Amino acid sequence: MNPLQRAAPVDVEALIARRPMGLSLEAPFYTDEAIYDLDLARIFGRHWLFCATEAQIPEPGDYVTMDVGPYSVILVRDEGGSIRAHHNVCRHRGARVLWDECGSVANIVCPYHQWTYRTDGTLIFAESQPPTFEMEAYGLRPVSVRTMAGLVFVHLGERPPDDFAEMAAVLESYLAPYDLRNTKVARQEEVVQEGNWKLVLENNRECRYNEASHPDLATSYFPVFGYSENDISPQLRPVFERYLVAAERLEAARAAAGFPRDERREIDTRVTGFHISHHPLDGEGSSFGPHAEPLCTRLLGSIGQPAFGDLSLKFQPNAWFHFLSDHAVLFRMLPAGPTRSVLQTTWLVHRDAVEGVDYDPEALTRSWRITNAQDTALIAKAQDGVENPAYEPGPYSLVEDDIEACIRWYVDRLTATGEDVGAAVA
Ligand code: 3BY
Ligand code: FES
Repeated sequence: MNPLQRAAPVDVEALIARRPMGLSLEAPFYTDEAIYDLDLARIFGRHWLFCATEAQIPEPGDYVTMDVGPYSVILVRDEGGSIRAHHNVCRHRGARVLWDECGSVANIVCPYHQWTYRTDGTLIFAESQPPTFEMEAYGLRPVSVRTMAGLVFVHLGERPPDDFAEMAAVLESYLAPYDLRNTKVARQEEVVQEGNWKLVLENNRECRYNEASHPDLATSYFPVFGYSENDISPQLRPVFERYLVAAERLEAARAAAGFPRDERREIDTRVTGFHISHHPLDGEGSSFGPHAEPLCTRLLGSIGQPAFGDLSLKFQPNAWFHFLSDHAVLFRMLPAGPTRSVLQTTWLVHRDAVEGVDYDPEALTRSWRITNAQDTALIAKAQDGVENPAYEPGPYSLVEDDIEACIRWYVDRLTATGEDVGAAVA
């Protein structure tokens, strides 16, 4: 980081107040420790965060851990089959309890002095405590948890925003046909991004699957993706016509399947912001194969035909998803420091799909593994640039309006007060 920036403490309120619409943020938003702490408290501490899918913890005792800055959460299926979330902090003397990213346990045992908790969080063993010791007062601290169509979200604070159910009611009808509860993890990868979490988010919210940046993924998308009719040059006109035909065909398939039709773009109009849209794919129109061909022969849920485009869901502040007829790709992004983030990518296929028969994991994951590596390099370049003292905020383009919406949401939520605030633990 630029030492000059570290020397002078930033005036966060002033930076927020003078943020002009349509420009990227000033450098301290991407570099400064104090703003990072504020982001943890007010964004990650006050909003629903995507954590995992139910398919990752199918059996009682299965768990995943998720680190969010200094927080760590255990997401576990309890003995009764319910999904629970606990703070990963022992109630004895505070040691972190579970260290692996995922696993399976009969009980949750602290490695320090073996305090033992049931998967539902209740304490069942604490050595050498006096007879007056109240076991029931020392269960693992609970974390709020909600599920939506097999996707699991947690909230680190005391007062989660109450619009989750409303969002779930909208999104369940889009997601239900994919039957995510009946999927399994085909592959998962974690990539460290050397960039502030907002640069990772901005990079994702570019709606153009740009051929220069992402040639491998771009073959699945129409090169006019994200353009409106007015942006279409005469050279692009034939492609645009082809896109319109594919869009109409997808529309008909959706209608026949009783699928909801409308795009819902509620990124900056809700506390729990989201954007769901369904796009036709180029080539065979099915999936992320080199010609948009299917990558798994076993289709998801009740999706009856391979050519069913890309149902794209973007979720504030930390996730985005692509649902195809044959698999789903889930992205979970978490901050790990002012200039570092961790992106986890999970590929889901039908629970009964057989590796090596119905899908080849290398082929299934190829385009997004490559795209993630390209994004990692782009994000590191962006971080490098915003740390240069010569950096000044620059204008978003006409096709970058999703980024502006996203950043507007961020600035609004940073300053939010009142009932919907969703107060954090810290
Ligand atoms: O997932 C996305 O929507 C974006 C576009 C290209 C790469 N990426 C992170
Ligand atoms: Fe966990 Fe002592 S800190 S048992």
